[in-house]
Amino acid sequence: MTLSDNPNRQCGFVAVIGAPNAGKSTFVNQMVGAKVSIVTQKVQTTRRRIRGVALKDGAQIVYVDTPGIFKPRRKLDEAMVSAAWDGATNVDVLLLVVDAPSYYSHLADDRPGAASERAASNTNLIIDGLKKENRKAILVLNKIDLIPSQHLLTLIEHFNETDLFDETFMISAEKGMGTEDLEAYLAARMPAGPWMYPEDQLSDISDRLMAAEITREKLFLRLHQELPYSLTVETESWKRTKKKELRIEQVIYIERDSQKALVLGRGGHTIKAVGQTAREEMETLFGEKIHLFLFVKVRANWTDDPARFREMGLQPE
Ligand SMILES: Nc1nc2c(ncn2[C@@H]2O[C@H](COP(=O)(O)OP(=O)(O)O)[C@@H](O)[C@H]2O)c(=O)[nH]1
Ligand SMILES: [Mg+2]
Repeated sequence: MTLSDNPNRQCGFVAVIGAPNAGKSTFVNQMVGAKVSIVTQKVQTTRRRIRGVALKDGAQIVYVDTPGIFKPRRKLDEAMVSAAWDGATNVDVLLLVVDAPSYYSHLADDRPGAASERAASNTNLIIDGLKKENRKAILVLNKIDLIPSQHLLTLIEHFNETDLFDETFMISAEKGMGTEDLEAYLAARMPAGPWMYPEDQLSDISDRLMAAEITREKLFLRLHQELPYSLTVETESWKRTKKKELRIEQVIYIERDSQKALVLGRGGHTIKAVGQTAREEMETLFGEKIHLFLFVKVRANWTDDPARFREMGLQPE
């Protein structure tokens, strides 16, 4: 009998869906105990499905982080949203993560901000989608570090009326509050069966892709309001130098020449800072010295070109 045939083992999938910015990726990283999915304060940071693997009480829990679900406007939006819904199929548990403070301000505030309104309407869009498919889910009210508990009660009452949720958990994914109870609950719900991934594997994305995601995160964090929506990063070369050190070349794709100045920054300041922080994070992640080279190239109209989505992992399997 091999290790993975151990009859006491359990393994299953937990899909994590929600509006953009609800904290899905933060949650998955918290559960895995390592950063497998990039996180920023911007909506639409996660563009593809990413699996994060965690072990709890003999159960291997495979979390499926998904792009946010929202009302799509462009083809890239549509591809991301359908990747999110695809991620929610064939799983053992479906978690709906809700940004509790912003949903509360939509419910109760006289003048909720535009971002809260958008987040709440996207959450409602998902609830309608689940109802249509007759699916049950677990409600995860997130960011409870930012909301008084009596507001949480209002939210729970509101969501209970949907009749959609088997269970409700209140957590702060960022602070790790309430996550242990949820983890224990999920572990208990995983079906008996062999583990799908080796014990030390934390995610299903390759090092090359992870390296590209790290650089994209640093760009997202750096380019505030002026961030080109279409910006993408690809790892084009991954080689060893003569001294056996890792040399990574990446291309930052933008859609218009005019965006180049933005990404480079004055005197190349922005791209230099991005390169440095990205390199440092890669060195920690991969545990070795890295030489990182970033290039900026224009690739026109790719956000409307479905052929490109495959490269981003956005093609249905
Ligand atoms: N205060 C607080 N912020 C959070 C929490 N969880 C996520 N965030 C923040 O919310 C933003 C969106 O998080 P992210 O995980 O990228 O959301 P996603 O789009 O649903 O994957 C980031 O700025 C996070 O730092 C939380 O529990 N508390
Ligand atoms: Mg995300």
